[in-house]
Parts: sequence; C-alpha cells; structure tokens
Amino acid sequence: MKISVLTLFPEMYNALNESIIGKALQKGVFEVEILNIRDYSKDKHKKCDDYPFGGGAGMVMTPQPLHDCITAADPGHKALRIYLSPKGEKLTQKKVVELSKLDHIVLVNGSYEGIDQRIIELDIDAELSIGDYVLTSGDLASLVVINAVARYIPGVLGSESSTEEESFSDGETLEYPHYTRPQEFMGLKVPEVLISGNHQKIKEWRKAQSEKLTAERRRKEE
Ligand code: 4G3
Repeated sequence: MKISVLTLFPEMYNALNESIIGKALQKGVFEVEILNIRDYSKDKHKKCDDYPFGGGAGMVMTPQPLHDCITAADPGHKALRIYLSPKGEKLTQKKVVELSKLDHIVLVNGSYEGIDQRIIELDIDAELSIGDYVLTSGDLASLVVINAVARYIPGVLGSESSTEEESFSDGETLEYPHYTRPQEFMGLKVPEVLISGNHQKIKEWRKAQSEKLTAERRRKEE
C-alpha cells in the first residue's frame, strides 16, 4: 500500500517517523510519499491561494497547483483520491478497513477556507471528515487517516497489539476495561474474576462490560 499526501505543510508528517508507524515505514511494510503543493505552483511567487469570488473572509486554494500536484501523484488516476474536509462523509472503522485494502490512496489537504470547488469535481473521488470540528488544515485529519489505516496493514502491528479484540472491531461495540499488575493500586483492586483462572467466566464478564459501556456511551444519543 502506498499513501501519497499533498500538503502545504510537509514537516507535519515528520510525526509519522515515531512509534509503531515509524517502524513499519522503516521496514517497508507500507509507503508514505509527501508532495509539497507549493512546488507545483506556476506563479512567480509560488502562490497557492487567492481571494474568494463573491467576497467573504479568508482565502481559497487555487486550482492549478492542486491539479498539477494530484496529476503528478496519480498520473493514470489509478488511486483513490480523498479530500479531507469538515463537509466530508464521516470516517468510520468500517471505512478504515476498506481503505486498508487499497493499493494506492492520495490524501489532498486544504488549508484556509478550503480548495476551489472545481478541483473536487475534476480530481477528487471521495470527501472524508474525521469528525464534526474544524481544523486549520486537513493535515491532522490526514495523519489520523494514515494511522488508523496503517494498523490494518499486515506487519504494522506487533504481536503485542491486534485489531481483532478492540473497540469497534465489529464497527460498534466498545472494548471492555483492561488491567495489569499490580493486583492492587492506590487501594483499587483488579476485578476478582480476572484472576480466577476461569476463562469462561472471564469471557462472560468482558462481554457484559462491553455491552454495558456501549449502552451507556453509544446508544443514548445518536
Ligand atoms: C476544507 C478536515 C478544508 C474546508 C479539514 C477547512 C477539519 C477536517 C479545511 C475547510 C479541516 C475534518 C481544512 N478541518 N473534520 N480543515 O476532517 O473549511
């Protein structure tokens, strides 16, 4: 899997060299390519934004650098080209798993008030949002997408972690609480059942905890 990222802030992706994601990139288990949109501007000052037609606050990213950068990243339009935007379809764990099966993803990041609508019409396949809040650019949203997708690429997670028994592994059920040593900490004890050695009882306790938590936190309001 290759992920191409189009951005005005390439340094933000240095964060990918940390932790388990950094190790997977080193191993070559997947690949992230960063393209600086500014490098594709044909303007004499490498400008990539301009005032909005019709007036209003803020700036809009101009089409030429974006179109040329997208074309450079994905010349034959073989990739899934995603634009990160607060107006996008909400990212879910189900969508994360689908994305992880693709060969090439292009993440297009807008800044300011977003990008010229004609780029979305001409060059973009999907508009995605990581949640109902606004960021100063799509880059933090892209980092979230890369991290969430990478976890499903074989060889990224070590044997210590897994995508099977976690929150949302089925798309909706929240995970049961976890405990490790010591058996008592600051007066709080580990639930007796977990040290009982009764695997059937442990399984039932975890299932009940998951269901209670999901009812409390996910079924009350939609
Ligand atoms: C387009 C994505 C892009 C229009 C991007 C702002 C939040 C998300 C941007 C716009 C973003 C998200 C850049 N903020 N919720 N900021 O996924 O108004």
